[in-house]
Formats: sequence, structure tokens, C-alpha cells
Amino acid sequence: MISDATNEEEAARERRLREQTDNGEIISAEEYKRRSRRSFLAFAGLGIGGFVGFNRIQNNESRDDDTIPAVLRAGLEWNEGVWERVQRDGAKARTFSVSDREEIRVNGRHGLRATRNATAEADLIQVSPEEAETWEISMTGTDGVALDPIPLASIKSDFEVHDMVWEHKCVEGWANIVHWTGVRVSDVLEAYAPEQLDAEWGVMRTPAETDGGRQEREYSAAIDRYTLRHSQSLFAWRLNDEDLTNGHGAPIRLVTPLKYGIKQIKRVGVIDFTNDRPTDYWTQRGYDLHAGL
Ligand SMILES: Nc1nc2c(c(=O)[nH]1)N[C@H]1C(S)=C(S)[C@@H](COP(=O)(O)O)O[C@H]1N2
Ligand SMILES: [Mo]
Repeated sequence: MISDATNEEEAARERRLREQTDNGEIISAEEYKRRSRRSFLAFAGLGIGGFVGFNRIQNNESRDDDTIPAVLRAGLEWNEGVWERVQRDGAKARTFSVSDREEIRVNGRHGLRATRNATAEADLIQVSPEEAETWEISMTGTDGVALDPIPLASIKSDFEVHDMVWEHKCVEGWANIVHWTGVRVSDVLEAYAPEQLDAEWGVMRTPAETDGGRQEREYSAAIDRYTLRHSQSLFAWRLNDEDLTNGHGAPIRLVTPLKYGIKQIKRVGVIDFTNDRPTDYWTQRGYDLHAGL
């Protein structure tokens, strides 16, 4: 009996997800991977010039993990130009069924660490459930003036909740299909800062201070207006049906399939809107400002 009910619930949920995530094409994870492989092979065919570039990367001295070599940067700048031209309303990233979802590692702990180079979950700044209850996202407008903050409690209860399943891609070259639960960034901004939806950029940051200012470094991600308004950009608090761990960005993070992982900032505490070309954590280290997919 119980399992029947659960199955039915699951089936209803799957139907709802399919409706919600129906962007014209939902294909199986296998078919998707086959196609990705095919385009990768086509791409590899262009590879002699790439090989020369690769040698230059290998031989590039004096780089720490925060800088990227000029030869890669040139490609990223080209990518940036293309991104600015190709973005258009209505284009949606491919979505998947819940049953396709995979595990995902914790990757990147900037702005989350209590001690330098910490990797264990216990060495991250812990956001307790009590702290999460009073969590707010503070904001400044394009004029630099502080706006009323967004209470996390409101994010979680005042907006339509969406479940979305897509492939999370990291610039390091790995990808996983993951299931997010959250609300649209655009719905929240519409309610709390409607005039800022005209701003060209919203720079999201981890909180300036968490837990007595033990934070190692502030992480930030500049998000363009198109992405802020896009229906697949979410403030998410659940990953694969579990509340976010500290490592995955508790209590609230940004997710969007339009961007590489570097833009999907974990533990959002601040949004600064601006019409000027901004920088962010990875842009300051040589990555392309758009990091679009
Ligand atoms: N605060 C913060 N957010 C971050 C990062 C980080 O270092 N700090 N890394 C980014 C990168 S590179 C990726 S791939 C994703 C990984 O998300 P996950 O750890 O939940 O898998 O988080 C992104 N958001
Ligand atoms: Mo990443």
C-alpha cells in the first residue's frame, strides 16, 4: 500500500517535472551522452592547432592555480564575444528526467572555508538551521544605495517552487546531471527589486562575514541581466532531493544551466546591481566574464 502510494507520488512528480521542464526536447541521458561524444569527436578533429596550444600550456611556467595561460584566455575572450551575440530570449538548456540524476562532488570552497585550504565538510563555515532561518540576501542598487534585503524564509515560502534537472558543467571538464529545487531568481527580484531587473549585471557574493568573520576569501559571480531574468536561473536550496550541505552552498545558492559552474555561486549573501562592466572572483583570475554555455 505504502509503496503504491509512493510510486504514484513519484510518477506524478515525474509528470510534473516533465511538464515543467518541457523545453521542446527531453532526451534520455544516454542519447545525450552519445551526442556529446559525437560533437566532441568532431571538435577533436580540429585538433592540430590545439596540440600546439596544449604544449604551450604545458610549458607555461610560473602559474598558480588561480591564473590561466594566455593561449587559453584568447579562446575565452573569443567565447565571450560569441556569447554576447548568441544570447536570445526563449532559448532554454536541455533538461532531463529525475531518474537521470547523478551524484555530484563538492567542488570549489572559496568563501565557504573556516580555515585556509580546508576540504573536509567539518572545516567549512557551518550555517546552522537557526542561522538559515534568519538568513538574508542584502542588496545594493545600481545607484549604490542599499535596498531592503531578501529574507531566505520568504524565498522558500512566497514563490512557486520549481524542480529542474540539467547537466551541471565545470570548466575543469567534468559534468553531472543534477536535480535542483528552488525558485526563479526573476520571481524573487520582481518582488523585491523590480527596478533592478533593468540593471545590466547583478554581482552575487558570499556574505562578507559569516560566523565572526572567519571566512577565508570572498567568492563572487557576476551574472548578466539575460541570465538573471531567465526561467532556468534559480535560487536553490535542495540538490537531488536533499537540503544543501555547507559544501554545496547552504543555505541558498544560484544555479543555472546557461553558465559553467564557476558562475553558480554557493551561499549567496549579497547582490550588487550595476550597469558598469563588473569583475568577479574568476574574472579577476583570467576567466571570461560570461562563462556561458
Ligand atoms: N562560494 C563558492 N561557490 C562556488 C564555487 C566556490 O569555490 N565557492 N565553485 C564553483 C564551481 S567551479 C563549481 S563547478 C560549482 C560546484 O558546485 P558543487 O560543489 O555543488 O558541485 O560551484 C561553484 N560555486
Ligand atoms: Mo567548476
